[in-house]
Amino acid sequence: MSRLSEIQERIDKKIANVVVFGMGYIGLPTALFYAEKGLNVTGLDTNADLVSDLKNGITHMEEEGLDSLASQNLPRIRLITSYEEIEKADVCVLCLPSPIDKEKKPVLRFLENSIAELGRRLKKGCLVLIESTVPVGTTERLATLFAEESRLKLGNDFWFAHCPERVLPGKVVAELETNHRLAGGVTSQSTKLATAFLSSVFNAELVHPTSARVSEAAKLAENSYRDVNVAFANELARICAELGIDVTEVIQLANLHPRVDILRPGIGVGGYCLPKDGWLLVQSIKDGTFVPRLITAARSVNDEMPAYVFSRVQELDLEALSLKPIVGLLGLSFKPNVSDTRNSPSVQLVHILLAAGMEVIVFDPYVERDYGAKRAESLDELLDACEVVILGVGHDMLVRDLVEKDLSQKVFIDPNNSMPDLKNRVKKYIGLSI
Ligand code: SAJ
Repeated sequence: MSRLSEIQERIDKKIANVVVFGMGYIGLPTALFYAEKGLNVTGLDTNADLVSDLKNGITHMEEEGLDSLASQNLPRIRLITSYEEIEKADVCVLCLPSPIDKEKKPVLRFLENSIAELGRRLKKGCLVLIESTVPVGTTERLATLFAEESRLKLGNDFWFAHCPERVLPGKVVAELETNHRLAGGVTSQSTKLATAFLSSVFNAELVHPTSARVSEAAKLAENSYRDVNVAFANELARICAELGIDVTEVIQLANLHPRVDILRPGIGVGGYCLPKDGWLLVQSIKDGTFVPRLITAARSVNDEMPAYVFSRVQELDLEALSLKPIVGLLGLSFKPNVSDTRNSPSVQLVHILLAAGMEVIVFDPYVERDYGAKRAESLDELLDACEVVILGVGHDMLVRDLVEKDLSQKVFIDPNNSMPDLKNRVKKYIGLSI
């Protein structure tokens, strides 16, 4: 029996040995989901402390439904830290970081190092799925690297595909099962095998065969599209500020049009993905003749938002308003109801306020860190300490508690329009445009 037929049969019978590389935001839920579907799953992460915690049932991730998925399925997963133990792998799923560096260039060493290690150890061929978001053409280059290291032949002994994740941080577990999936093979046989594997655990109607380059581009297009559209809303807010009109009302009325759906302006765009994926898309044609402008301009518009919110604070003359010279910032994560602070615009605003010599006190029920500011232990402690309050992130639990507070003596800055009803209940309400 050929290795292709062997892997195909093992996938069909659900006895394939699946190794998930990277027990992080995507890898851990993915491994748990595969285990729940009855697959033989190994989870590999080179972070020994992380693996040890996972072996003790500690996930370090706050995602709805993850705890119960973990308590039922972590015991079913073989957790390892070394590549020595993966020689029996039939399917390798790489959920490794693909960040950008300070010059906005893609950092692919995590994937390259892992593929090189895999190539050195896997004497029998396998199906390799790259779930990371990567510049277009990366999966093909990783397949070539694997062939060089393993001396195996693509299409004969091993198969490669790009199968990106689209789960929304904060809804990972729910979306794992319901999101459409792409099976982007570097060869047609790779596409077929990847499609067969994904269809063995997901609803086959949600699995879409394509090429690796199209899959890589589609994933980058999703997030770049969203980033550009948020930038449009943010630029519209800056225009409305100049005009002295409420951008929220403008958007609300514009969106009445049947084919208009302007997104929400705010303090900026954070998270692990949107801040980097536009750069990865543009970097995909770095040697090309065409130089994209819109996507990179949108990145600049969104990156400027924390400084713009700061300028709204600066317009306040704390002395004239005889206000305490301390600013309270509520919410530090990158979006509501998550604890993730990666690329958080609210954290960027803390740094800007401190750099301007202002005294800052912060409170976020999801985030322990203080980022160099004074950290309040409670919402009340922050409200007692200051009269200028910025709601950087409108966590549901913060909004719910604030509604009950007497904010009549507060200057309330609400860049995300989280609490417009406070307009008549505070000393001064400052939105994003009015
Ligand atoms: N944001 C706005 N205004 C909006 C929408 C978002 O300011 O109208 C801000 C958020 O506050 C946040 C940032 O943008 O700071 C990103 O938020 P998000 O919810 O759009 O994105 P993520 O990073 O949590 O998840 C995105 C999702 N991609 C799309 O919605 C196209 C998710 O589906 C992806 O799986 C994820 O990126 C990823 O991992 O790629």
